[in-house]
Amino acid sequence: MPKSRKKKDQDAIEYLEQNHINWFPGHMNKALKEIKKNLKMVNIIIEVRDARAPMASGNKGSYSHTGDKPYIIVFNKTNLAEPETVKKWEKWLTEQNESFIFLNALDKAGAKKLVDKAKKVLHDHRLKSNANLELNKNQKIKMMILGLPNTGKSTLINKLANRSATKAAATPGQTRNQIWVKVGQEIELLDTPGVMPPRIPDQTHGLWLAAIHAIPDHIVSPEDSACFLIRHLIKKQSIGFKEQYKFDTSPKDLIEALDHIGKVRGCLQKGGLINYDQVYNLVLNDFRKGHLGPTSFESP
Ligand SMILES: Nc1nc2c(ncn2[C@@H]2O[C@H](COP(=O)(O)OP(=O)(O)OP(=O)(O)O)[C@@H](O)[C@H]2O)c(=O)[nH]1
Ligand SMILES: [Mg+2]
Repeated sequence: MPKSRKKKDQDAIEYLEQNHINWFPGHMNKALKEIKKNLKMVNIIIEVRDARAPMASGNKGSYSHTGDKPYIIVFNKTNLAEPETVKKWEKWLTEQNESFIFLNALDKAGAKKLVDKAKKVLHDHRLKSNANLELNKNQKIKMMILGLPNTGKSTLINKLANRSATKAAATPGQTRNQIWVKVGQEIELLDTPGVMPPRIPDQTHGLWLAAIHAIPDHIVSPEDSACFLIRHLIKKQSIGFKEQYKFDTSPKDLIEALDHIGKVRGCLQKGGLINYDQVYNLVLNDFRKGHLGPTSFESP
């Protein structure tokens, strides 16, 4: 057994503690400064997170300077999360008095729900601050869209604008500069580069974020993220995982799963040996495309 696989068969988290996961390149620091500078130009903040990891994909700490601006948390990619876990989060967040919405930015109707929510939150905010409601009735909705990389900020903006106004793609760190996008006469959206927390305190969260691809594969290797993910799917007895790779019975451990996937999907090298690097990339790609069924990493 190769040394690295032996290591994976120990506790992956313990191993990663020594190789702390962090990703805060210069462009994120610059993005944070620009976010701060442009705050006065918007009247509502939208923080986009990933519904599969509602807390770990948050970054409220970095946005604390938003003060008392109306603030909505969008939990995106709900189509990739476990429906029953989403329900639990909805209940819990409601109890916390949080302004939030779960949606799927690839779905127009879902994206539009955000506009209604923003109107309501703005209205409530004006009521609370005793603002002149008549004067504010025709005020534009200027939203600043923030969040971790790859959570779907640009996709959500494009869906609302009904055009490809800002570049969206499946790799984290696509958006490098802020860009204003107009939606009709009433709404203006400010797309911002994805920003990670300067430090990820919990390494398990780092691995979740790597699996959902908020952190790129050159920071957490595909081997580390894939092995962690497979362990998670085995523990959850994921039906989607079993079906995708044609397991007759649930694999009992990581090694059995890796060998089986390698054989079934033809990830082989010379001499018929399994090419594990191919297996890691295959599983990560399948997961990120939603081919392994709905998966949640955390519950309230
Ligand atoms: N399944 C699914 N995929 C989504 C959803 N929203 C966005 N995506 C995909 O997620 C990937 C990242 O989307 P982007 O909109 O570029 O993400 P971003 O937050 O702007 O990323 P950065 O600019 O890197 O910060 C793209 O491949 C999108 O197609 C969603 O609700 N469901
Ligand atoms: Mg973007």
